[in-house]
Amino acid sequence: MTEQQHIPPEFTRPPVPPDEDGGQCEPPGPNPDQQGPELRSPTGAPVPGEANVRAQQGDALTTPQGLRQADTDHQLKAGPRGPVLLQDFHLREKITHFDHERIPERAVHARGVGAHGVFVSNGAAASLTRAKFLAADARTPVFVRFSTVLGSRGSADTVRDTRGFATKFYTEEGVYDLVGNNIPVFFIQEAIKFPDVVHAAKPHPDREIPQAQSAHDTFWDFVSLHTEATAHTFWNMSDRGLPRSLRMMEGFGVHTFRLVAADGATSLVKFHWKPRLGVHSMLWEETQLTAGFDPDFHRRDLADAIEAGYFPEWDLGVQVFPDTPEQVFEDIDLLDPTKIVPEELVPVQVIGTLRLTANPVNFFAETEQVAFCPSHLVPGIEVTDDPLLQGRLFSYLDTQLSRLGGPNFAQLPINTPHTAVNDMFRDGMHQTAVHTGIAPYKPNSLDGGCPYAASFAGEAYVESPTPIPPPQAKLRTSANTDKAQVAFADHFSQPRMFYRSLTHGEQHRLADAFSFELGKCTSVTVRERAVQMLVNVDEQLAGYVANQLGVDVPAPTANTVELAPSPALSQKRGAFPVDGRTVAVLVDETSSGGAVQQVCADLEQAKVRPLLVAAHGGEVEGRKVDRTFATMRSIEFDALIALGAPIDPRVDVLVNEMWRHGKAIAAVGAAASLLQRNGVDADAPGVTVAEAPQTVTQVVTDLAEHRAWDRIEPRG
Ligand code: HDE
Repeated sequence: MTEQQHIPPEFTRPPVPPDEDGGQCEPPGPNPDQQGPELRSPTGAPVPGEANVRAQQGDALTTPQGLRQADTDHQLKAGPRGPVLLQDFHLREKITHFDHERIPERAVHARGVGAHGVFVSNGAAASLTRAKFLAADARTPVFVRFSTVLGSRGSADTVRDTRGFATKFYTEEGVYDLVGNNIPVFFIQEAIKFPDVVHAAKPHPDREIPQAQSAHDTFWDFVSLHTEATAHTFWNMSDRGLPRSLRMMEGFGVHTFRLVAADGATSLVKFHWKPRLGVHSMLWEETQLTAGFDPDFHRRDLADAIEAGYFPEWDLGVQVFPDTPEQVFEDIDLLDPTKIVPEELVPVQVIGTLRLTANPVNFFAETEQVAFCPSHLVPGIEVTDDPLLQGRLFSYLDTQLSRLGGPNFAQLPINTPHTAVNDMFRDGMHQTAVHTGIAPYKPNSLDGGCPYAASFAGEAYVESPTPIPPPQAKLRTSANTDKAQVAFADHFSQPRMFYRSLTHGEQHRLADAFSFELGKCTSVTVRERAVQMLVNVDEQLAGYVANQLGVDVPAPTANTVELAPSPALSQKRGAFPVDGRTVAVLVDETSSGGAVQQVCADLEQAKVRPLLVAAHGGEVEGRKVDRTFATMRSIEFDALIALGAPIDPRVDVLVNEMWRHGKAIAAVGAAASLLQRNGVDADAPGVTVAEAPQTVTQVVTDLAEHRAWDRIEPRG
C-alpha cells in the first residue's frame, strides 16, 4: 500500500460547494468607460484579440497547463492539520509563479505612468522629413510613459525631480520612440558619465536614503565638482522640478536630431512638446503635503482626467537649424545636450498634436513592460553625433535585456510594432513566436529568398551620408569648432541666462530650493563648493543661499558671456484651459435650495471637476459626497467654493492652505463667515464673495490663471 492510500479523501482538499463554481464567466474585458478612439487597442497591439490570446480563456479555473482546478484555497495534506504533501503540484506551481512576479525595476525612471493616445500630424514637417507619420493628416497610435527619474517604483509622484516624457509612435513604418524629458538640458555631455551622475543622485549606498531626492551630499558633491551639470540643476531647482500635473508639462527631445526629406535634403532639429493646458507647477509645500497625503497624485490626476474625457493634448514642435558641417548655431554647439537654443532665436514650429485618450488596462503589461529606445527610428529621422545620444543608443537595448529577461521583448504586446515584422531573429529566452521555414539567413534560396530586402530608394531605413569630422582620437569632447569648443566648456552662461529669464517669484522659489537642498547636505565642503557654482551664475543668488547655509560667498571663478534673457523660459502667465481641474465644493447642513446642484452643474459645464466635501459620507441634494473632512486635503483642489461654513478645524486647515497657496477661493452667501474666521481678505486677488452663479464664473476665470499670483508673490 502506498502512503497516499492512507489519506482518507475527506482529509485532502474539501469539496467546493456547487454554488461557488461551475457557472459561466466572462473574462473581464477593458472597462468600456475607458475606451479611447478607434485607434486604441487594450494593450497597444494591432489586433486586440490575438494580442490577448494568452489572457483569461474559458470559464474554469485551470493550472498553466490547462488542468481544471476545483479548489485553489486549500493545500493537499496528510491529515486535517498536515503535514503538507510535496506532491501538491498546484500549490508549488502557484507559489513559484508568484515568487517570480516582479521584474527588475528600471535603473532610472522606475516610477512611471502610461497612457494611450493618438498623434495627428499637420504636415508642417513633411517638407523636412520623409517620415510617413509626419505627413499631412497622418494619424498614429501612441503610448506615452511619464516618469520621475530618481525614485524607485513605489516612491512619491510629487518629489523635486526631472520628469521623463517618452512616446512610442506605432507608425506604419515601424516603431519610433521619442524618449525625452520635461527639461531641455541634461546633467552631462557624454554618456560615459551617466553611471556617475546616477550613482551620485540615487540614495546613499550604505543606508539607502534619501529616497527620490536630490537633497543630499553625494548629489551635490557630484554636480558641484562636475559643473556641466549646473544648467540642469537650475532647471530642477526651478518650478519645473515640481509639475502640477503631467498634463501641464513641456517635453523635450533634448538632443539634436537629423531630419531627412524625400529628396535627401537634411536639417537639424530639436523636438518640443507644448501642453495645451500650459506649464504649471506646485508650490514646494504642496508637493510635501501631497507626497504624504496622496503619493500617487500625478498618476491619479492623469488617469482621472482621461477617464473623465478631459483628454490631455500637446503640440509637437521643432526648432529647425541648417545642417552645416559644424552643427553649431550662433556659437551654440548643437551636439551639446547641456545647452538650449532660445526660442526667441529659433521659434518652435508646430508639426502635429498628441492626444491621450485611454488608460492602460493592465499596468504591468503596458506601463511596466513598455521598452523605449532612442534607436527605434523611422526613415526620415536620424541621430546626430551628440555624444550623450550615442551612448543612449546602446544603453536602452542593453538594459531591456536584463529588465525584460532576454532579447524577445519586442514580442510583448505593448512593444509590438503595428506593422509586419520579419527580422530573421530566432529563439532566445521568452520566444513566443513559432517561426516556420528552414532558412532564417540571407541570402537563401531554400525559403525562396525570403524575406526580401526593402529597396534603398523606397521604404528602407538608410542612414544619410554625413561628413565625418576630423579625427579627435584622444579628445574627450565633441565640439566641432574652436568657438563651439569654448561654448561647450562654458557651464555658467546659459544657467545665468535661465535664471535671469525667470520672474522674481520664480527666482525666489529657486533660491529657496537651493537653500533647502544644500541645507540638507551635511558636508561643509560640499555646501561651499555648491555656493561657488552659484556665484559663477549670479552673485545675488549665491549671497542669499550662502546666508541661509551659513557659509561665505567666494569670488566668481568662471568667465561667462552675457546672453540675452529668454522670456520663453519663464512659465508663462495668462489664461489657459481648465479642463480636468478640481474644485472643492464645501457644504454643511445649511447648504440647500439647489445651490449645490447648480454650482456642480455649472462647474462641469466649464469642464471642471467638482468634488463635494462634507462632514460625512452620503448625499447632499441628491449628489454623492466625494470627500469627507477625514479624507480631504487642500492639495487635491485647484479652487474652493464654500456653500457653507462648517465648524471643524480640518476645514480651517483647508481654507488656510488654499489661501496660502494662492488658490481661488469663493464663498456663497453666509459662507463668507468661513473666510472671515480664517483671516482671508475678501478683496484679495482670487477671492470672491457672491451668489452662486457669479461665483462659478469668477472661480473658473481665476482657475485659468492657475493661481492668484498677485496674492502670493511680487510682480516681475
Ligand atoms: Fe535615459 N535611460 N539615459 N535619458 N531615459 C533609461 O532605460 C540612459 C537620458 C529617459 O519610460 C533607462 O529602459 C543613459 C536623457 C526616459 O521607460 C536606461 C543616458 C534623456 C527614460 C537609460 C541617459 C533620458 C529613460 C532605464 C546618458 C532625455 C524612461 C530603463 C547617455 C532626453 C523611459 C530603460 C521609460 C530610461 C539610460 C540620458 C530620458 C538605463 C545611459 C538625456 C524618459 O537605459
